[in-house]
Amino acid sequence: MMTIVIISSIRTKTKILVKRMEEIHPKHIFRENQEEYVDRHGIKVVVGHYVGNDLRKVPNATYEMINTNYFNPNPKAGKDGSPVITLPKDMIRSQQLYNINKFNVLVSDQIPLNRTLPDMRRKKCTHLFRECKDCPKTSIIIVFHNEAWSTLLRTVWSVINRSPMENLEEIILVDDASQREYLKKPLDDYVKTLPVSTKILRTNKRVGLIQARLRGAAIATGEVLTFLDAHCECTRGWLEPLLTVIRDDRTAVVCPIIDIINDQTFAYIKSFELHWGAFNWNLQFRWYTPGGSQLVKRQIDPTLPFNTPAMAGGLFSIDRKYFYEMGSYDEGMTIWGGENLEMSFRIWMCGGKVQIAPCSRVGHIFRKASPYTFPGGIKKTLYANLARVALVWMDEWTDFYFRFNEAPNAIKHEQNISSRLQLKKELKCKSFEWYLENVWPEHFFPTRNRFFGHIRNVAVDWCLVKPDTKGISNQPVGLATLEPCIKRNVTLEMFVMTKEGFVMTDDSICLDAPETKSGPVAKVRIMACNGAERQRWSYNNSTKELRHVTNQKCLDVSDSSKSSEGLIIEDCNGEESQKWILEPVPWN
Ligand code: LR7
Ligand code: MN
Repeated sequence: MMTIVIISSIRTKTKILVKRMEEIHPKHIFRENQEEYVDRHGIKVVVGHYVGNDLRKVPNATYEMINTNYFNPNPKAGKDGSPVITLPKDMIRSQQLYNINKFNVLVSDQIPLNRTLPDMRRKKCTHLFRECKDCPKTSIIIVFHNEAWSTLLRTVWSVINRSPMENLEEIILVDDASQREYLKKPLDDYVKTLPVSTKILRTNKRVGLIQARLRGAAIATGEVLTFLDAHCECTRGWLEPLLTVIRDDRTAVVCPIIDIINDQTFAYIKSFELHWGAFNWNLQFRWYTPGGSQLVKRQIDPTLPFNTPAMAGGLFSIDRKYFYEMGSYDEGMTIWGGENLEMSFRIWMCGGKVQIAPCSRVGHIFRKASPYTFPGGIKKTLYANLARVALVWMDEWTDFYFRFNEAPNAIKHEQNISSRLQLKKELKCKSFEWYLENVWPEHFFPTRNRFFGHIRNVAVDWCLVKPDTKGISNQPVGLATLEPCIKRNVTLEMFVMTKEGFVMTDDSICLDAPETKSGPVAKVRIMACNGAERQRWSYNNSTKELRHVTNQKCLDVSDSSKSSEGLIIEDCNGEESQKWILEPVPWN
């Protein structure tokens, strides 16, 4: 049986909850007033007094509840965003604690709440945003469920320390039914001491981040709403560029560049600037490199806000009235996921824009897994949310999504989306086709005027497949290879061929060959689409050749192409190994 031990420390008289998997000998840690009961979840709870002076020394305990008493910062730890190395003696403990939040809370607890961070901006940004003249005031809304004390309050302090006071209306914390004791009265008491008006709202049952944000927004009084996750750190000058964009255009929804706070060391790491946000065939949010013309524009002035097809979801500012005019959030969405795409589609298609202001930089702890439960399961939460996105916003692409995503497909009929469709009509929103063509022209979704289906080789009768190895930005990359054509794992062998000659597939990867004309065997790879000439091909319907445009060589099967050796380009010779059948597959 799992035991939760509540210990009240003699020294501070504050309560600490310790959750453990195995029994601890009460005599190790308790002195008097020990009391035991089984709570409503069937968990045995022991309450007593802690006699040691460092909770971290409780033998074998994995504990969930760490309060201000435990939070024990070292003034130098994590200074200027530097990494904190876990000492060998703390290794086991830090691993035990990792699962509670899916980050190294032991490290976080050593770092002061007001640690310094490097100024991440370009020089020009510093000059551009010395002040924010006539900028609106913003409410900061932070929702959380069982967040660690130190990460939550470091988020809050980074806002207080690095925002111009004249632009800060208030901070609103929305506690989404956290169970941890320190997030109740201790947090209430703590925020009263903060130098900025800070309100705490509590949902009485778990409603999820979308509805929690709506509750926060409902009491906000700032002209602008700025949302943050509960484990962020804002850097110097983060707010001014966001507010400037909205001051100049109230229909813009604007995000900072999201830097990385390492989940193990809490090092502040600059993220790649030349990315924008979009999504793959499974409606998973992804960062991709935008196409050529976009890149050129950005390189000319890297301080200018730029458009992005989608936002990550957690960190953005929006004019408060505009937020409501545009239908705030879909209240039918629960717990986690999908709301970022829903908002991105809606804002773009109904007349607004989604942008990233590159002079604004905020760090976020990226986790490899989610630390909390999804009540009702992932089907009733994430997949239902995504089904709603597809049903309301994707028009002719709705069926495409459901065809390749079984779990959301199975529950799509349970969704009542009539009020969202009504909203779409009232706002006179444009189509998903318009969105793909105008906001994200480099997209890799099938369309009416591009090929979508299998690419089958005549000689070996196998199909081109997506590589199963991943590159740095988690995109599949590798040699172009063939596999027996199966229709089962279907997206694995689905390709799009555009009018411009790009042979692309899910996650923005393209068929790519070197431009050199001579030399030994030129291998063909599948890698991130970049709009370059070396990724252009032309298909001849009568000869069935797939020619590489720059050197006019033909896509061919190498002798060992069924092995990992992959495909090559060769002088065109009319042989069967250079003949390809483009087999269309219906997608809607
Ligand atoms: O039931 C819940 N109730 C909550 O209050 C579940 C979560 N939450 C809180 C949670 O404590 C946190 O403060 O909601 C916030 C976001 O949850 P995370 O941190 O688990 O989300 P994430 O960072 O993994 O995921 C991203 O996608 C989410 C989809 O719903 C949200 O939009 C998150 O805000 C978003 N985070 C970011 O955009 C940060 C950058 C990540 C990237 C890329
Ligand atoms: Mn997050």
